[in-house]
Parts: sequence; structure tokens; C-alpha cells
Amino acid sequence: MKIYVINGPNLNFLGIREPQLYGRQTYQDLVDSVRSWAEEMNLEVEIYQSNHEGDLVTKIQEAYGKADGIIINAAAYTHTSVAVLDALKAVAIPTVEVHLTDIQEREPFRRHSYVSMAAEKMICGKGFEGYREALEYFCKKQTDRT
Ligand code: CA2
Repeated sequence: MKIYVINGPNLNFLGIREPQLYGRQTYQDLVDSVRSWAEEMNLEVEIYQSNHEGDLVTKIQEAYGKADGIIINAAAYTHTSVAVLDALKAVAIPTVEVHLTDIQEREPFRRHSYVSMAAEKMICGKGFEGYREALEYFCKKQTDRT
């Protein structure tokens, strides 16, 4: 099973700024954790980060015909991007939305998520662990299929 893990703007700054919100671990730590969890679960992962909306759309489109699942933290584009939503709907690949923080408990403008409209599941407020849970969700699907 191949899973695309797509991360949006500023997540490459993890561990550098705002540790009180996002923790002290870096984006590279996140990538390493996701790779090692995926290996344990026998999932193949392609991990991608971009600060550009159009690049995220292109990556989602690239998943068409290649990926069995998408894990996406669209970061700020979660709350603004109809383009990301349309791309997720267009490819129609099972999608899990992840957020490091609990977006329901932050500023009101973070409560609405366009991504949710195309996602089977949302995991938020669990830090890096949320990505592990998202991988587990697909791992379980894989087991149920066999
Ligand atoms: O909680 C999340 O994962 C978010 O997707 C993170 C986004 C935010 O816009 C969403 O509302 C919730 C922001 C990612 C920015 O990451 C930074 C990391 C370190 C320093 C500054 C920003």
C-alpha cells in the first residue's frame, strides 16, 4: 500500500519557531518518524512538503493512480484552499487529515477546514503521534483487505 504524506506551508519551520505550539522536534524529525512508523507497518510512503498552494495541488494530482491513501496536513491552506479541496475530490483517494494542534481550540478562523470536506477522518491535537494514527488507519484498511 502506498501512502502520500503531504505537508503544507511553514511546517518546514517545526522546531525552529513557536515550540510552545508545535514542539521542539524539527520537520526532519517528523519525516524520520513517519518513515520508521511506515516501515513497521509495511506501508510505502512518499513524504512531501511545500509552502506553495499550487505545488500541493500538483502533488495531490500526482497521487492519482499511484497512491492508495493520502495523509495531509495542509497547514494554513486547510482553512482557505478550495483548490486543495477540489484536488482531493478530483483524485478521490481515501484521505486522512492531520493537524499537530487542536484546530477547534485555537482562533475561530482555524475551526473551518476545507480539507475535511474530502477527508474520511481528521486527527488533530496529537502532535507527531497524529501521523502515526493516520498510518495505522491505512494499515488497518490494508489488513481488512487481505
Ligand atoms: O496544527 C497544525 O498542524 C496546523 O495545520 C499547523 C498550521 C496552522 O496554520 C493550522 O491552522 C494548524 C501552521 C503550521 C506552521 O508551522 C510552524 C511551525 C513552526 C513555527 C511556525 C509555524
